[in-house]
Amino acid sequence: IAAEQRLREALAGDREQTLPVWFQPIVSGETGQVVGAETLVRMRTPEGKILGPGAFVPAAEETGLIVPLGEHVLTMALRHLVAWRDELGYVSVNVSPRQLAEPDFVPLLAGLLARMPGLNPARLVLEITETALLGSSADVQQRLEMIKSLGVRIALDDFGTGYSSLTWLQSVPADVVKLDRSFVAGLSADPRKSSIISAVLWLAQSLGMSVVAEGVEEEADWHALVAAGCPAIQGYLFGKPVPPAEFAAAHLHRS
Ligand code: G
Ligand code: G
Ligand code: MN
Ligand code: NA
Repeated sequence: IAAEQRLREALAGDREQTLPVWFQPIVSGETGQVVGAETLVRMRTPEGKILGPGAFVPAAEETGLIVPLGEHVLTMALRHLVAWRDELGYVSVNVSPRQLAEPDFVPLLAGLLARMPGLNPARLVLEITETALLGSSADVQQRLEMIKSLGVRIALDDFGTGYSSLTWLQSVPADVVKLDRSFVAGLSADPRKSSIISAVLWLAQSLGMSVVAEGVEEEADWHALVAAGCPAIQGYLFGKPVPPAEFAAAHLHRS
């Protein structure tokens, strides 16, 4: 209830202030150059404290407030993508199971894109987790196809941690696999992890999907990923999530 009340107040306020979106760089494995960014929402309390999604996204899901929250995050992500033009390849946005289950989700997405003519929809990537597909799978499946037909790309987030990852690969029309950081952190010193990563890279490539390895904090892991042929990498080694102005200053080349 406390979390719900706080979220209601944040949504009723100036959302750019109360619910800022931060960005974390995603870099090319080989060159380390920034190719995209993951959008990560935060909450700024009336006292000025910054809260992570763990403090309010679960409440948003339970109450249905994830719908206006998700719309806000998508809007902000696209606005920044447009402002950054060709300095940033793409933004990814996390989409929760509840959002995807909402009948209005696809029309909302289509509406947002229609308001940004000239924006290549492939520059938006929606990150979905395996749990999104439990339950109403036929509906969700159809919705994902509709999202794809808008030209928006789909990423499988936290890949490998669910119990039906192969089913997921088989049934979801995804473009990108985000390899969970539990397989990535410390891989250079762990032959089992590097075997798993090599196998997932091969599998993804065979299916025509790209891969982002998450949670890279060590140089040695980065080098091991490059040696394994991992196309893209995300992690504190290259940058933590930061506010948009800071992201642009640190990671984008103004021309
Ligand atoms: O930024 P941080 O590492 O604290 O994110 C924690 C979790 O919150 C991650 O699993 C991420 O996917 C989720 N998350 C971050 N931003 C959003 C958002 O805008 N919508 C949803 N549904 N989840 C988000
Ligand atoms: O579940 P999802 O993949 O959306 O989670 C994204 C979260 O992972 C963000 O909250 C981000 O802060 C966190 N994260 C990103 N890179 C790293 C990293 O290198 N190490 C750790 N521990 N967390 C990371
Ligand atoms: Mn994510
Ligand atoms: Na993830």
